[in-house]
Amino acid sequence: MSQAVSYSIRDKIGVISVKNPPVNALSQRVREGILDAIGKARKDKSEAVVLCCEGRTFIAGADITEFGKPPMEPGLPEVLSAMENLNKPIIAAIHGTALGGGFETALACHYRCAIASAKVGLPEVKLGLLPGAGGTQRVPRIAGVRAAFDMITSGNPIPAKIAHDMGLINEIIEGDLVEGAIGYARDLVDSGAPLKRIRDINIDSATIEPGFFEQARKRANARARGQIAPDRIVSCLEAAVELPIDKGLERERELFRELVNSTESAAMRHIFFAERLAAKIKGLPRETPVREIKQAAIIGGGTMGGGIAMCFANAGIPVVLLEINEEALDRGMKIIRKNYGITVKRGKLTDADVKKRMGLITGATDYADIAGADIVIEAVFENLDLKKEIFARLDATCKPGAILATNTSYQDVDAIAAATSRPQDVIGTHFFSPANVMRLLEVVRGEKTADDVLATTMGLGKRIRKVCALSGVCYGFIGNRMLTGYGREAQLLLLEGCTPQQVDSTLEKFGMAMGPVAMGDLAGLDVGYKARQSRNTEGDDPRPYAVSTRLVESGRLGQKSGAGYYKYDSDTRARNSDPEVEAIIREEAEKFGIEQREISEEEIIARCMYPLVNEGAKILEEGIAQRASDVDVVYVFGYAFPVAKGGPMFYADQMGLKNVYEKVLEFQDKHGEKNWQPANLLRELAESGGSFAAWDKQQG
Ligand code: 3H9
Repeated sequence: MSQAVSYSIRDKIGVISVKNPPVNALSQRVREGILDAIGKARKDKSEAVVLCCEGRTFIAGADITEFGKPPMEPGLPEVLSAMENLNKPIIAAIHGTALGGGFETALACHYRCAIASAKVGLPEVKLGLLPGAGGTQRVPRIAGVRAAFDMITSGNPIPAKIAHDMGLINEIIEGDLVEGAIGYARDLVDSGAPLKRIRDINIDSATIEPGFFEQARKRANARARGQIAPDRIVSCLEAAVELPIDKGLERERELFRELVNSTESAAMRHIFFAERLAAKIKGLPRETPVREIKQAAIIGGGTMGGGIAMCFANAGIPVVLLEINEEALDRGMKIIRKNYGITVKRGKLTDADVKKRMGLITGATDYADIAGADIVIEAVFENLDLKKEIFARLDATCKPGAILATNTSYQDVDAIAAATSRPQDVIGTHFFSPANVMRLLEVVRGEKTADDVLATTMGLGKRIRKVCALSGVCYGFIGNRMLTGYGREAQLLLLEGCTPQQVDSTLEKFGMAMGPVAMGDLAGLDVGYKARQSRNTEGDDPRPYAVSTRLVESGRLGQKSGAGYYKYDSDTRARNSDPEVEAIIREEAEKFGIEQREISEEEIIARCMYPLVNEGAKILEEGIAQRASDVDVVYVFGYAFPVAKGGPMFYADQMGLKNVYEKVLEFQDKHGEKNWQPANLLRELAESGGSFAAWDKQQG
């Protein structure tokens, strides 16, 4: 038997135990081991069989690293069929998270028991897949088609108790799981309980209201922003209702195969692993000590500062919000309360949750009140002199060993650190707006940042449920530095004849959650405006800022002032085109002598995407980002780049770097030397037939 699976008999109950750390994924040797054990159990004197797992969780799914490689026998369906057809009761004993193929394994058992803290789910859709081992056929047979639709298209796990209410779990076990499961198996045997095979349940199609699947498909597609998996999931559920189970399983298998071979799923699997890899810092030993973080403080209670304070409160960490006076503090607290109010309205938090979280946020106007904080995050507006002044003050006030972090989006972290006598304690923590929603945290390592400060900040990021990516110091770090070219081209496209709506909707169709013009409105046009004011812009090309500057100077700051490139409905925040803005764009185009023309969607996409790729390559060359996959993580989690496209660098690999490079040269020819200077790395990879993925591997 494979070492990943052991089999023994206890009190006449066969116990199959899986041990494949860290998450007991269903790798080939696990499948083989379970199949062998089932073969033994079929013939031996055991009266029932319990399937359980060692370590922190029940099986968390198929081994994702096996996808995209030649299949290895036995396949999971074969294993599950052997389990389901076992001649004695087989019971899954669940702890941790039974996910994907793991939950499908449990569903092939005759009974399922779980400890109350366990969760079960079918998250395949988050990898661009569908449950390919019976999940789409078995869940609706127990929980009904509607519940199956919600569970499988959302991919969100559900607690064992709810799963119990839905019939997906038969028994909740108190105390030791394996002992409890063996006892449960014994009771089933003693009471002569039947071999309950989910496949034997028939779905009564009369219980499905007419038009259900049509509606379901619409809902799935609306949620999926162009992804194909949710649509295929609906097809499987239709098959579960219309076809006998074996035919339904065949259909599911066929559609699973289509998805597993799709670029969409490859992209989403890439991001799954990239997210986890980004948390690993090259050259930083695992055993690097970390500092204890029990109390945080935020300087500045504006949109960013308030959002960051919420991240801490949401994670149960007390936080002090410091503002310059009571009035500003009140304003900041009000925004936080309002944001929590929206979450309550959406049903995602209760009033009691909010009370608890608000209780963790204390206001202050005196630096003395943050002297004891373990980490202070400065989140005031982008002015280097102001930030230096604040850090000098923090240096004088904060206890030794406190981490002093800046939430700057652009400024030089080393210059800020130099304003203190402890640059080793200074680091950048760049949150994304809205900070309480966006998952990314760009952690910026200064020249002198100590290893333990870096390790602590990365760990803290995980604790406040952020996805962390490391950046070196440069203007705009990874994300905003790349964004410069993306935003610039969007602006030039406006001057060349596109409307804001045309640019945004094209990129939204591509998969961006929000187009670049609307994103400017969301972030606040004054942010960039103030940043431009605080640095020397002499020699800069004025065209990309011309319209934005006009808008800011006429009081249109974006969503927060009700108008920017668009007008916003004060209740729904819906955006509407504004002829006034279109007139401003035309005036500015004329000023620069730019002739307006029809522009294709293809051009809009290439003009906006390829600067990301080209700048991303420069960032890699300079060692600002550790890996191309980290750059992808930054874009997917910080800029809502479509996960189904895998991030800009993965997308470029799919387009072929030779094609991307040639297009960059073409744009350089048409639109100017300076903006389209190809990165050496892009040229080298294009010329050698390489890819960013292969480059990452080579770098180790
Ligand atoms: C599926 O099941 C298809 C079937 O329907 C059909 C089959 C025919 N495979 O996340 P963590 C690694 S699709 C391989 O940091 P946590 C992960 O990369 C699958 N590796 O831990 C990491 O490696 P490293 C459906 C996996 O405690 C390490 O394990 N299932 C897999 O924060 C620790 O992971 C899913 O989509 C895997 N399946 O969270 C579940 N899972 O240490 C995916 C994890 O080298 N997994 N790894 O960086 C998860 O959601 C989380 O890992 C879990 C634990 C919640 C389980």
